[in-house]
Amino acid sequence: MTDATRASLADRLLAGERGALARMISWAENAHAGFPAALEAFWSRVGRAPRLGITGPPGAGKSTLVDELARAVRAQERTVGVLAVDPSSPLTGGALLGDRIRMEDHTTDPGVFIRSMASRGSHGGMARAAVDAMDVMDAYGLDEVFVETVGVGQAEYDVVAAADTVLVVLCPGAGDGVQALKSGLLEVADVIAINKADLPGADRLATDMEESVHIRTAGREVWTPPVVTCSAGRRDGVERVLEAIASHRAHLEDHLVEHRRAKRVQQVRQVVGQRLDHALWVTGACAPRVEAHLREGVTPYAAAARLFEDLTRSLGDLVQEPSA
Ligand SMILES: Nc1nc2c(ncn2[C@@H]2O[C@H](COP(=O)(O)OP(=O)(O)OP(=O)(O)O)[C@@H](O)[C@H]2O)c(=O)[nH]1
Ligand SMILES: [Mg+2]
Repeated sequence: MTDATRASLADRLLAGERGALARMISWAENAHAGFPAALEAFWSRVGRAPRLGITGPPGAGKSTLVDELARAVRAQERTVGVLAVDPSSPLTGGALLGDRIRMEDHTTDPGVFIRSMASRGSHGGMARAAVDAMDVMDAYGLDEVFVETVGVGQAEYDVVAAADTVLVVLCPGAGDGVQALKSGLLEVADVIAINKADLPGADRLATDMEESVHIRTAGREVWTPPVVTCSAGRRDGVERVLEAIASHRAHLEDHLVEHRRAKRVQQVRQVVGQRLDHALWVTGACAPRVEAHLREGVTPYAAAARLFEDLTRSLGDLVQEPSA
């Protein structure tokens, strides 16, 4: 593909062409070689849409709530892009993407753009692909960007952590709060929604979560995630979730730029990590050297230490030995 064609896809995206939006997201998803140049072309239009990450255990009601939040955005005549990231692999036989997003009502509404992404299909990292896709939706001009993932692993956290505000959705039952604590969901939460408040145990779970949040944040100058209850399935209490999101956005207001820059540092870190991994290992540059060390009978740690020493020598001041 020529540079001219690349530029034109970015132009078409900026002109508001929906086909170009879908295609550019595919570029992001597949780590297309033309993506970095395209991003360059539309970078000045990135940064306008507030980004909301939604995560939580399987079946908590994330998609149902996303559907309701999208409805609320549309009621204000604002447009919204929804990215549903699915971690299911062919091995676990997870549900099909289409089954996981319940936005049937919105399919004919041009003000809602829905896209699913399978993590197994993304070359070189789910978080990278998702962040790139959010940048695309933002540049296209969608007023709000949502990204939903099942909170089951680090890769999914990396996806939502790139959003401005992270909404963690929990529901009573299935080991509820303890599970959330164990899986580190609270670490990433800016707002906690206890969904299925129509079911028994929701209030207790809300109290437990409030206590956990309090323990985490007491005496520290940090944001205290509000805990709100709702029944998205019954369209009940969704306004409380919206208010809590709005309060976090208001809190960010003054330092949104710094907040986002810190998240971009993480993005750069991931890109550098991948490039280093590629340069050191995929190209086969390091393996023979390490094999030679191992042949001498040294431990893997000693072999790693030698390699690290070589690397730090060539990287100079940038690299600091991790303190023992
Ligand atoms: N009782 C009750 N059920 C709800 C509520 N909200 C959603 N559900 C149901 O919970 C189930 C899971 O809802 P989803 O919105 O698909 O949950 P999810 O968290 O997106 O699920 P995954 O994407 O598969 O992890 C569905 O059967 C919903 O109808 C609610 O407020 N109360
Ligand atoms: Mg879902």
